[in-house]
Amino acid sequence: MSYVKESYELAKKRYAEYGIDTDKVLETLKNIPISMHCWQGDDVIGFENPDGELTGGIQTTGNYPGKATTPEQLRADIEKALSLIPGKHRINLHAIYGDFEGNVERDKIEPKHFAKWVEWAKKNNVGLDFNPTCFSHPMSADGMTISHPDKEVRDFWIRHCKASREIAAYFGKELGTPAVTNFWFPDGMKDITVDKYGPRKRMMEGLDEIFSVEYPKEYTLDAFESKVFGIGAEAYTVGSNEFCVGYAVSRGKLVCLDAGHYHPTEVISDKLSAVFCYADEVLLHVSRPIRWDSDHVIVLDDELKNIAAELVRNGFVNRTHIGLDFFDASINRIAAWVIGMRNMQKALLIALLEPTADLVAAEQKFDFTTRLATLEEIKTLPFGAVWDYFCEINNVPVGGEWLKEVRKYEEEVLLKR
Ligand code: RNT
Ligand code: ZN
Repeated sequence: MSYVKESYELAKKRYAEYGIDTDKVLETLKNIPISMHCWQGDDVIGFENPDGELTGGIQTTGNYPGKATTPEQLRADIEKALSLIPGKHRINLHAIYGDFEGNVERDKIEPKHFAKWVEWAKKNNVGLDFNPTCFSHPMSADGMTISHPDKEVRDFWIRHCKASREIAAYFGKELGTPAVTNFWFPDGMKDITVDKYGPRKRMMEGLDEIFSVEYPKEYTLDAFESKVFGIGAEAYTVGSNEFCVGYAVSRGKLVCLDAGHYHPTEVISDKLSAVFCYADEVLLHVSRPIRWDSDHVIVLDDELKNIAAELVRNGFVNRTHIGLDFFDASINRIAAWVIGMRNMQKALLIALLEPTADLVAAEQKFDFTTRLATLEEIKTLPFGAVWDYFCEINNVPVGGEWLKEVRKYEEEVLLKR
């Protein structure tokens, strides 16, 4: 489309008035990887057990046809999605997504079960991240895993987490980029909990046991994800915000902030500048909660723009591992990925196009009039023209054209499954 370039040239002049070099911005944006979560592709079921049921207080709703039920299908779907997203990215795997070929217990998973993913990642030039799966399993049926009062249960999950770190380290070693291993435990209680300290102490001890094995930072990094409540664990969550931030900071690990894991008026964009005072690196689970931790596909809303703005304004981009976490089973799952990934990039682009230094200068002079006037004026600058050009030069469809590709794939592949 010839007018994409033309529109870009005009937009470029407009941004230059604010001292922004759009060519440089596009180069920066191209090099910000986003970790795309594999679990949007199959409603968080995995390949351990074809009749697997999602538990742990999280839920997918919807029954859109064509979900991936084998690792081959999932990899093909991910490839399709990646072909419609500009830039070079990462894939975030959960432990239930191995090529198991038979029954493999969670505490017996090994790097060999993920060798095909590594081979695939090399071929597709993507990094891999990882997560132990501490839910959807008979050993998590009581709603407790490594905080369970029974040592046998705790030890099982400790073994699973250790095995998961070994797999993550294998990813990092093979692919030359550290795999972030994210630890999220659904542990909690439905109703008024009398002993809240005991489970937290047990979780802390379990984690220390897991981390008694050390891996080089070039291979794997560990992150902790807190939560305020889950379905069936409304009253008490062992891995609360204070627990996880405290654990991560005291052990030199990463803090994971999931956009859906706080009280309804709390936003993670406001937390970044606080957490970065104490943590070296952060993992994000960018998600969209509607009334609860509903994990809707992320849209280009104010909070998404605010998250990106905080990362860019404060120079946090290089210390942040941006991952997505949503699972909508009511729409085409590949479209869900593409919409979410492209939106994350659009939000970053808007942030990169901001004349931050001028805004900060006004703010430091307490000139709030200039600050507000500028913030409002830049909202209507032609960022869309810059985005379209970014897609074009990175050889992915411009505008809504990508949906045609998804529809074609749906007809030829998904609906035949
Ligand atoms: C659950 C957490 C967690 C999961 C994934 C599947 O509330 O957000 O990150 O969504 O591990
Ligand atoms: Zn999450």
